[in-house]
Amino acid sequence: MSSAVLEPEVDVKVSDEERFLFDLQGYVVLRGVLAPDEIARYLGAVRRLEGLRYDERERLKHTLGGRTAQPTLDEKPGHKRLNGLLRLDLCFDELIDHPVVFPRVRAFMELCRHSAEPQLVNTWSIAKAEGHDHNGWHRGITPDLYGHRAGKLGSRMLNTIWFLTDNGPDDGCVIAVPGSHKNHIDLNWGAPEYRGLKMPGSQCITGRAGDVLVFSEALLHTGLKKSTPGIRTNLYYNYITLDFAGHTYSPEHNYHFVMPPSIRRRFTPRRQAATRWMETAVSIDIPPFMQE
Ligand SMILES: O=C(O)CCC(=O)C(=O)O
Repeated sequence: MSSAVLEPEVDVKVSDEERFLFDLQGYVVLRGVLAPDEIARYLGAVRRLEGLRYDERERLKHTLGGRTAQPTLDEKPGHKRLNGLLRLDLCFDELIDHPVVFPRVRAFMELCRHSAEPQLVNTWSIAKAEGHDHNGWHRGITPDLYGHRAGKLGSRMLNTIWFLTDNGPDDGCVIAVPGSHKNHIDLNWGAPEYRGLKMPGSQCITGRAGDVLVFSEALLHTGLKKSTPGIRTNLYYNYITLDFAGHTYSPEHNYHFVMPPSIRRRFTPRRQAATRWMETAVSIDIPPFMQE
C-alpha cells in the first residue's frame, strides 16, 4: 500500500436519528445519493459488460476447497449478475469511498476493531427482468457479529445497494425483516410457507434510482419477485472490518473478491486503504480482455 497521507475527507456527521434507525431496523436508505448523469454512466457500463462474452473456461475448471468458481457474468433466465466490478470498468472505483456512503459504513462499524478502515470485499450487479422469482432468505453474518455499546454501533459486515433503477414493491425490490440483525431465534427460512413476504415481520425496502440502501449483513433479507416490465438494476458493494477479512473463507468467490496489485495501483490512497486486506490474499492478475 502507498504510504501517502490520505486526502482529508469531507466532514460528514452521521446524525443520531440515522444511527438510532440503523440500530433499530438494521438498515437505512439514503435518498438521492446519485445524480442522473452518474446513474446513466453506471447503467451504461453494466449493460455494456452484460453484453460481452467472457472466456473463462480455464479458470472455471478449477475447484477450490471443493467449491466451483463463480463466473464473471452469471446468467439465468430473467437474471444477470456481474461479479467483481472493479476488474471490469474503471467507473466503479469511485463508489468504493463515496463521500455520502463511506462515512455511514464507518459509523455503523464504529464499535469494531479497526473501524476507521472499512474494507471492501465484494462488488457485483444484479439485473432482474419481469417474471424473475424470489431468491431465498439469507444473511451474510450471524447476529452475534452485530453489537452496540455506549452509543457505538458495530456490524462486522455491511452491504450497500445502489439503486440504478427504481426499486418499487413490484420491481423485485429487496425485502428484509427489520430488527432481525439482533434476532436469535431461527425459522426454517427455506420453507415454502416463508417465501417472500410470507416471512413473519418482512417488509419491502423501496426507493428511487439514485438511492442507496446500507444494511448490516446480519439482517435477514432477500429479493422479491419482479412483476413489472423493464429491468431492475442495482450495484452491490460489500464491506467488512479489517480484522474480519482474514477470517473470510470463500474460495469460489476469491477471483472476484481479491483485486491484484495491477488493479489496486490505479486507486487513490483512500481506495487503496479500503482494500488493504487484499495485500494478504492470493490474487489473480488482470484478465486478458482488460489488458491494453
Ligand atoms: O437485489 C436483490 O434482488 C437481492 C439481493 C440480495 O439478497 C443479495 O445480494 O444478497
